[in-house]
Amino acid sequence: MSWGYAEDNGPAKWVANFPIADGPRQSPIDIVPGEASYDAGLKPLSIKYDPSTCLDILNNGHSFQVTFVDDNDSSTLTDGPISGTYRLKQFHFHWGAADDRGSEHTVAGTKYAAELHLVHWNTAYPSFGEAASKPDGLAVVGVFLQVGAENASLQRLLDAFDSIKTKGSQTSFANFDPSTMLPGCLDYWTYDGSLTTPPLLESVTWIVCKEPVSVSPEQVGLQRECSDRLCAHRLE
Ligand code: B30
Ligand code: ZN
Repeated sequence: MSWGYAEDNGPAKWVANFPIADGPRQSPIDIVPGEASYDAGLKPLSIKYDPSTCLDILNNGHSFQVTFVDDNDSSTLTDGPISGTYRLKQFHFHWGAADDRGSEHTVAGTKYAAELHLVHWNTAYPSFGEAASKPDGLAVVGVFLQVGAENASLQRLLDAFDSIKTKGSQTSFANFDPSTMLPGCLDYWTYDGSLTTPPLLESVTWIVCKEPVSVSPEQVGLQRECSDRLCAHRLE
């Protein structure tokens, strides 16, 4: 049986096939702002995304994912807590069965309706695959989505759902600028963690934006409907 989010194959069962699930730097975590220490040495994030590197959108069976050309430095993340250059590989979302849950990280116990993950790999390594197992191999920028006003930059994504109804299906998704999905303020919390799904590798520098972005009830509902039909990627 493959991993998922149901009772019999959900997070509590992952350790059977992925012993690292009990490791020292597993994600996600509850971020307690009062317990975070302020580091004056941390730089602001530098994000440079080129919309022409956006390639396609695919249903990978547990989420939908937008993939980017990553054979050059057109779309990169630098500075912030990382050193060197990290290239954008893909972004995807996690959402829940209702508006009051869905994010993977929580803030002092508060769950958001969804969470966007922008996944980057360290070009000190030859490829995403090689970087994914190194302690400084990946950097994921997390953005919380809270239910409120409609989010214009998400609409094109949601419109593409109709074309990726079955697991493994994909369609081209050109000229999308993921920086339009970021909050106005890029202040962040950071910690050393892991992939939040199997293989749960402890290779991620997490950069979680403090400021959430909004998503309308209809928009998050559509995302949920997609997961019900096709992917079953829900956090209870
Ligand atoms: S996350 O940002 O920590 N949620 C992967 C990347 C980012 C995160 C979690 C996992 C990852 O690369 N997983 C292995 C590759 N996957 C494809 C994928 O990108 O999503 C292969 C697979 O399982 O079949 Cu899922
Ligand atoms: Zn993720």
